[in-house]
Amino acid sequence: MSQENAPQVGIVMGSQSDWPTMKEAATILDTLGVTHEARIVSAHRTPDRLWSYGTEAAGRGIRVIIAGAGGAAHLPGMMASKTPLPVIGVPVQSKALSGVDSLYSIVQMPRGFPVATMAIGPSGAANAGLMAAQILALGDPALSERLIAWRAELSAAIPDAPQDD
Ligand code: RP5
Repeated sequence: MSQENAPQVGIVMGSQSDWPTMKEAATILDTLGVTHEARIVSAHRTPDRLWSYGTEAAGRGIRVIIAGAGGAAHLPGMMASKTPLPVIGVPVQSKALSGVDSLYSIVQMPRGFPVATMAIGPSGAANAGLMAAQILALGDPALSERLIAWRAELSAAIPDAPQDD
Protein backbone atom coordinates (compact mmCIF):
# COMPACT_ATOMS: atom_id res chain seq x y z
CA MET A 1 0.00 0.00 0.00
CA SER A 2 1.35 3.44 -0.88
CA GLN A 3 2.18 5.48 2.21
CA GLU A 4 0.52 8.43 0.44
CA ASN A 5 -2.78 6.51 0.36
CA ALA A 6 -5.15 8.28 2.81
CA PRO A 7 -2.29 9.96 4.69
CA GLN A 8 -2.76 10.38 8.44
CA VAL A 9 0.35 12.54 8.83
CA GLY A 10 1.34 15.47 6.65
CA ILE A 11 5.06 16.23 6.55
CA VAL A 12 5.68 19.72 5.23
CA MET A 13 8.99 21.54 4.81
CA GLY A 14 10.16 24.89 3.59
CA SER A 15 12.57 23.67 0.93
CA GLN A 16 13.88 20.66 -0.95
CA SER A 17 17.06 21.21 1.10
CA ASP A 18 15.10 20.24 4.24
CA TRP A 19 14.24 16.79 2.89
CA PRO A 20 17.39 14.94 4.06
CA THR A 21 16.40 15.98 7.59
CA MET A 22 12.64 15.55 7.28
CA LYS A 23 13.06 12.16 5.63
CA GLU A 24 13.88 10.86 9.12
CA ALA A 25 10.27 11.47 10.14
CA ALA A 26 9.01 9.67 7.04
CA THR A 27 11.30 6.70 7.71
CA ILE A 28 9.98 6.25 11.25
CA LEU A 29 6.39 6.51 10.05
CA ASP A 30 7.12 3.90 7.36
CA THR A 31 8.61 1.60 10.00
CA LEU A 32 5.52 1.96 12.19
CA GLY A 33 3.07 1.57 9.31
CA VAL A 34 1.63 5.08 9.53
CA THR A 35 0.43 6.56 6.24
CA HIS A 36 1.89 9.95 5.39
CA GLU A 37 2.59 12.42 2.63
CA ALA A 38 5.48 14.87 2.16
CA ARG A 39 5.14 18.32 0.57
CA ILE A 40 7.29 21.42 0.08
CA VAL A 41 5.30 24.31 1.53
CA SER A 42 7.28 27.49 2.16
CA ALA A 43 5.88 30.20 4.41
CA HIS A 44 7.81 32.81 2.45
CA ARG A 45 8.16 31.46 -1.08
CA THR A 46 4.77 29.77 -1.46
CA PRO A 47 2.46 31.43 1.08
CA ASP A 48 -0.68 30.55 -0.92
CA ARG A 49 0.32 26.87 -0.79
CA LEU A 50 0.72 27.17 2.98
CA TRP A 51 -2.71 28.76 3.24
CA SER A 52 -4.48 26.06 1.27
CA TYR A 53 -2.59 23.18 2.92
CA GLY A 54 -3.48 24.46 6.39
CA THR A 55 -7.08 25.13 5.43
CA GLU A 56 -7.67 21.75 3.79
CA ALA A 57 -5.54 19.27 5.80
CA ALA A 58 -8.10 18.27 8.44
CA GLY A 59 -10.85 17.87 5.85
CA ARG A 60 -8.61 15.56 3.81
CA GLY A 61 -8.21 13.20 6.78
CA ILE A 62 -4.77 14.35 7.95
CA ARG A 63 -4.61 14.06 11.76
CA VAL A 64 -1.17 15.39 12.65
CA ILE A 65 1.15 17.76 10.79
CA ILE A 66 4.94 17.69 11.08
CA ALA A 67 6.44 20.96 9.85
CA GLY A 68 10.17 21.51 9.39
CA ALA A 69 12.02 24.64 8.36
CA GLY A 70 15.34 26.38 8.85
CA GLY A 71 16.51 29.91 9.45
CA ALA A 72 13.57 32.31 9.75
CA ALA A 73 11.39 29.23 10.23
CA HIS A 74 7.84 30.55 10.14
CA LEU A 75 6.22 27.51 8.54
CA PRO A 76 5.31 25.53 11.70
CA GLY A 77 3.80 28.52 13.49
CA MET A 78 1.87 29.76 10.48
CA MET A 79 0.60 26.23 9.85
CA ALA A 80 -0.55 26.05 13.50
CA SER A 81 -2.52 29.26 12.96
CA LYS A 82 -4.35 27.79 9.95
CA THR A 83 -5.30 24.32 11.24
CA PRO A 84 -6.83 22.89 14.40
CA LEU A 85 -4.63 19.79 13.97
CA PRO A 86 -1.64 19.28 16.26
CA VAL A 87 1.51 20.67 14.65
CA ILE A 88 4.93 19.25 15.51
CA GLY A 89 7.79 21.58 14.60
CA VAL A 90 11.26 20.50 13.51
CA PRO A 91 14.04 23.12 13.53
CA VAL A 92 16.25 22.27 10.56
CA GLN A 93 19.96 22.89 11.15
CA SER A 94 20.92 26.06 9.28
CA LYS A 95 24.39 26.86 7.97
CA ALA A 96 24.68 30.37 9.41
CA LEU A 97 23.51 29.77 12.99
CA SER A 98 23.48 25.96 13.28
CA GLY A 99 19.72 25.80 13.74
CA VAL A 100 19.47 27.93 16.86
CA ASP A 101 17.71 30.50 14.65
CA SER A 102 15.30 27.80 13.46
CA LEU A 103 14.68 26.62 17.03
CA TYR A 104 13.92 30.09 18.37
CA SER A 105 11.70 30.87 15.37
CA ILE A 106 9.61 27.76 16.04
CA VAL A 107 9.53 27.38 19.80
CA GLN A 108 8.46 30.86 20.94
CA MET A 109 4.83 30.74 19.86
CA PRO A 110 2.38 33.21 21.36
CA ARG A 111 -0.27 31.87 23.70
CA GLY A 112 -3.12 30.19 21.84
CA PHE A 113 -1.21 28.57 18.95
CA PRO A 114 1.11 25.85 20.22
CA VAL A 115 3.75 24.09 18.16
CA ALA A 116 5.24 20.97 19.77
CA THR A 117 8.88 21.75 19.07
CA MET A 118 11.45 18.99 18.68
CA ALA A 119 15.26 19.07 18.84
CA ILE A 120 17.34 20.64 16.05
CA GLY A 121 18.14 18.41 13.10
CA PRO A 122 17.66 14.76 12.12
CA SER A 123 17.06 13.49 15.69
CA GLY A 124 14.30 16.05 16.05
CA ALA A 125 12.75 14.91 12.78
CA ALA A 126 12.86 11.25 13.86
CA ASN A 127 11.28 12.19 17.19
CA ALA A 128 8.61 14.14 15.32
CA GLY A 129 7.69 10.93 13.52
CA LEU A 130 7.54 9.10 16.84
CA MET A 131 5.49 11.85 18.47
CA ALA A 132 2.99 11.82 15.59
CA ALA A 133 2.71 8.04 15.90
CA GLN A 134 2.22 8.29 19.67
CA ILE A 135 -0.62 10.80 19.18
CA LEU A 136 -2.29 8.52 16.63
CA ALA A 137 -1.73 5.48 18.86
CA LEU A 138 -4.08 6.96 21.47
CA GLY A 139 -6.92 5.81 19.23
CA ASP A 140 -5.21 2.88 17.51
CA PRO A 141 -4.33 -0.11 19.74
CA ALA A 142 -2.48 -1.94 16.94
CA LEU A 143 -0.23 1.07 16.36
CA SER A 144 0.31 1.32 20.12
CA GLU A 145 1.53 -2.31 20.12
CA ARG A 146 3.89 -1.57 17.23
CA LEU A 147 5.31 1.42 19.11
CA ILE A 148 5.88 -0.64 22.25
CA ALA A 149 7.64 -3.30 20.18
CA TRP A 150 9.77 -0.64 18.45
CA ARG A 151 10.90 0.72 21.82
CA ALA A 152 11.68 -2.75 23.15
CA GLU A 153 13.84 -3.42 20.09
CA LEU A 154 15.70 -0.14 20.62
CA SER A 155 16.33 -0.96 24.29
CA ALA A 156 17.52 -4.47 23.44
CA ALA A 157 20.07 -3.01 21.00
CA ILE A 158 21.82 -0.96 23.72
CA PRO A 159 24.81 -2.87 25.16
CA ASP A 160 25.32 -3.11 28.93
CA ALA A 161 28.90 -1.87 28.77
CA PRO A 162 30.99 0.17 26.32
CA GLN A 163 33.41 -1.66 24.04
CA ASP A 164 36.64 -0.64 22.32
CA ASP A 165 36.35 -0.02 18.59
C1 RP5 B 1 13.93 27.83 4.81
O1 RP5 B 1 15.13 28.28 4.33
C2 RP5 B 1 13.89 26.38 4.46
O2 RP5 B 1 13.11 25.69 5.40
C3 RP5 B 1 15.33 25.95 4.50
O3 RP5 B 1 15.67 25.30 5.72
C4 RP5 B 1 16.09 27.26 4.41
C5 RP5 B 1 17.01 27.32 3.21
O4 RP5 B 1 16.29 27.04 2.03
P1 RP5 B 1 17.03 26.88 0.64
O5 RP5 B 1 17.71 28.17 0.37
O6 RP5 B 1 18.00 25.74 0.80
O7 RP5 B 1 15.95 26.55 -0.35
O8 RP5 B 1 12.86 28.49 4.24
